[in-house]
Amino acid sequence: MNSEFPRGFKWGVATAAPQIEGAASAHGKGQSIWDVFSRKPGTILNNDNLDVACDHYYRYQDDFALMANLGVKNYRFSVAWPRLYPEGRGPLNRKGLDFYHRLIDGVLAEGITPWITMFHWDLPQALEDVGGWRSRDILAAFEIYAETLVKAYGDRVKNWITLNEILCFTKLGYGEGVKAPGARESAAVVNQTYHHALVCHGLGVRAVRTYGGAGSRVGLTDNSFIPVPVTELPRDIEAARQVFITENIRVLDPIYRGRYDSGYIESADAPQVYDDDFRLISLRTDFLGLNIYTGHFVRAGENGQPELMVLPPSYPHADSPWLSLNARALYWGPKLAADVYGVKDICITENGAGYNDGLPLKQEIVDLHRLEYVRNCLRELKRAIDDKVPISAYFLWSFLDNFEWEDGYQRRFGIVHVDFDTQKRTPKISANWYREVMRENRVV
Ligand code: GBH
Repeated sequence: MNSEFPRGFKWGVATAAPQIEGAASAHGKGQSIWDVFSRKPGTILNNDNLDVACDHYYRYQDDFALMANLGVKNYRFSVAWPRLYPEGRGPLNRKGLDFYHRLIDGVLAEGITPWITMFHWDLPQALEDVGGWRSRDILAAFEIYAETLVKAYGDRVKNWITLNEILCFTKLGYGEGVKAPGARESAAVVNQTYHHALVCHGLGVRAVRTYGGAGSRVGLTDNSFIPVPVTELPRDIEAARQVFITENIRVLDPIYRGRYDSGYIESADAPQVYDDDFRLISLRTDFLGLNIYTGHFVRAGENGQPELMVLPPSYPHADSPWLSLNARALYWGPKLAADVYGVKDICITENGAGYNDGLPLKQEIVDLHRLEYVRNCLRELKRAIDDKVPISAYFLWSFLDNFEWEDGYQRRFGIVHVDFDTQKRTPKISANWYREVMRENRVV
């Protein structure tokens, strides 16, 4: 296999504000739902919180120098809504706005292209107090926030991602209570949060189109469910395709076809939808962002019906128990998205592996498990590109070990190790390998 990626393929790393910045109440920042949620004893492993995290708020210049040293050319990060609007809406906090001016300039000064995620889960607590994603009022607040971002930073930032993983922050945050705000609402309420998020995505797209200027691009980042056919024979591939549709229809149909499927919209738990909602939700985007960590094996079972396979107990996974090692997801995710929805440009906005590799072994962090898994993922991604699947970018999650939500700081996804006592950064073996991948534009 020719391992050379297409010319101009965009390599990068990704992070999110609440996971790395710290400075949780600096310079007028308001509390986010994660600041509050993490204070409830027992919600986060080891009762970790976001107060300091990687202290990136104060160390961003050094971090960007290190990033440049690794040869990173694209950086995906998010803006903390409660830094700009401490109450979610109302007065703008100038110091919060200025922080990202400096941050963006710092990224650009190192020759790195910024990609901004508008919302990566840190909703201002003040908005949660008036209903959060349950309430349609969030639309007006998000619209102002998104427009502020594009107006302020759009001269230098051309790549925009509206929301990160709608299913996670709605279903897991409002339904299952495992993510902030830790609510357990009925299916109908969860569906409503989900619908509001989709409309906000549309408002984000409109903000970029209206204020973004020439060359601006915008898309959603989704964590689509990725079925992987057990054999790559037509029967199993067809089964995988059917599962892709059933599992992802609720996000991707609204975005690409401007509708909910009839079974859903006619059900008792259907969200309330207003006339113009789907016009916004289905505004044309420039790319689809996919966060892909794992896949789910599917085969054609009896009568050809798709059968989702249960993994045997000893099937290998990363230390994150949900992250079973299934590199072929990097082939089938983009492939099915392109085949089923005709997506013309796919960016892998996250891929990586979570391990508890805290301790340096002989001064070096020997994360060969991460290196080897990501390497396998990249080979599958390349196979998709060879099969004409339109993939233009790849972001490794994550640049630094960071606050891994309910798993706290123990679960590490970084290619750069962070000692959370001293804040010392040490590139792992995977970072040095990824540097060569980016430099050579091929899997090395
Ligand atoms: C991404 O989410 C996030 O965007 C990022 O912030 C995060 O740090 C990174 O990945 C690594 O986790 O119900 O037991 O099967 C990943 C999202 C992880 C969400 C697994 C759903 C399912 C757990 N997902 N999780 S389970």
